[in-house]
Amino acid sequence: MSETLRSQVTRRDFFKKAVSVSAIAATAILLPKKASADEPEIMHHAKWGQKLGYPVTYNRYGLPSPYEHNNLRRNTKLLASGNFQASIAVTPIHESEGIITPNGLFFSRSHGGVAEVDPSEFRLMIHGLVEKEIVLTLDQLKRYPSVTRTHFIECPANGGQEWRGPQFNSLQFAKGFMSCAEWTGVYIKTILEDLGLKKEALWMLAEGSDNSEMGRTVPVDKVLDDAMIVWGQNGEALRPEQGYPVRLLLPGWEGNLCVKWLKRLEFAKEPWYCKEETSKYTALKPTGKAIQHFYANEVNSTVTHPSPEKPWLGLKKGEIVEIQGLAWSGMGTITGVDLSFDGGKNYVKANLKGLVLQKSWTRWSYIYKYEGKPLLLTSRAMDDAGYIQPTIDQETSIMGVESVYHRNAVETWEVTAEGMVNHVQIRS
Ligand SMILES: Nc1nc2c(c(=O)[nH]1)N[C@H]1C(S)=C(S)[C@@H](COP(=O)(O)O)O[C@H]1N2
Ligand SMILES: [Mo]
Repeated sequence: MSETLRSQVTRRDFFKKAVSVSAIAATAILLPKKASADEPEIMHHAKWGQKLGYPVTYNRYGLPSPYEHNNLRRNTKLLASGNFQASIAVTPIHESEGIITPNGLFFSRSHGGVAEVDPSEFRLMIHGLVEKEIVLTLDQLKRYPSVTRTHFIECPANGGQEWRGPQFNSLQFAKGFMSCAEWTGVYIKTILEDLGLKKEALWMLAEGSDNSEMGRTVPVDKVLDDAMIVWGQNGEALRPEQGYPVRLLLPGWEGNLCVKWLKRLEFAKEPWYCKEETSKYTALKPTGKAIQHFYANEVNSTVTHPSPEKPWLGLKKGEIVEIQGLAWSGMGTITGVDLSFDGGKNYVKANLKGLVLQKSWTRWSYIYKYEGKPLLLTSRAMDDAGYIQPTIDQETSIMGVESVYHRNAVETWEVTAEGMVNHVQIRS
């Protein structure tokens, strides 16, 4: 089966394919051997220790272990045109550790392919309703005082194929339209202190230099709050897929607004009503009317361990296992995550792990004694803006099922008695 076919389990053949997907996952997982004190690898030199390893200078840009060959971004045919030039490659969040996505695995959504920008030819123009209009080179831009912040970016279409129920028996395809990184750049408010923003300026247009010339308008309040122009991603220059050399970052707001390969910011009195804020990236309601100017990705969460890709194979009744997941909110900081074993009827409190940062992925965990019985794992996050994830019925009663964007109702993952994991929908 081809990679795309294997991964794209449509709802029609959901039950049929679930079996083969599981079989594939099973072959990829090594069951631990029974450990004993006379293990040859421990008592003697293991086979990889009997000769010198490869030179430390071998990989000038280091690569993951070849055994991690399955930890890859994957293309979805959805949204794809051209030869996957306009497409999306989704992050393997079932493999994620902590809250940072390595740069090579950061999800990548491009409407016109990945532009290859020569940084020496890069220019950024800032104009319109400012006292002083400027055109900056990359070096000039980087002379502004910088900040480093950890934030997720999520395409508002994350999970958006599933308004009518699960389409993918895969965590990566169902929820991988997002990633989280440590970004370095400059707050736009810092630049505006220098240029002077005119009082009449209420909106900012951001425009990309790629083939799609992505343009989106942003309310000035957000610009003056925490909007950034970023050039650093997890300790190195932004990757081409993320908009090298610079992109706009609007922490917590929909990924589409975070214009990559940025070339122009223009301030004005009115929004532009660009293609991507009229025909797309609006939320269609059952009344036939659509919500415009809908920007923040609301509080959301998912289970990441176990997953359809990494089930609980070989786990025995009575053994201890860590259930893990991610929670995030574009409106603030995660304050708690609840976990249900019966599809959302009863909940217990999960623990937040590691750093709990604003508008960032937050890792949560629950230590569980495996009963060897089927489970319906549902997670439900809440944030300090006072929101909690809705049930599917609460969300669809307001939004219907025709929308694409901003789906944040709770998700359920069925664990079978054998430890296999399936994506299911529990209505409540
Ligand atoms: N210039 C430009 N900016 C863009 C896009 C694009 O195609 N061109 N895609 C947008 C969309 S739809 C999303 S979800 C995010 C994805 O960011 P990423 O590719 O870094 O994950 O970038 C946004 N910025
Ligand atoms: Mo997107």
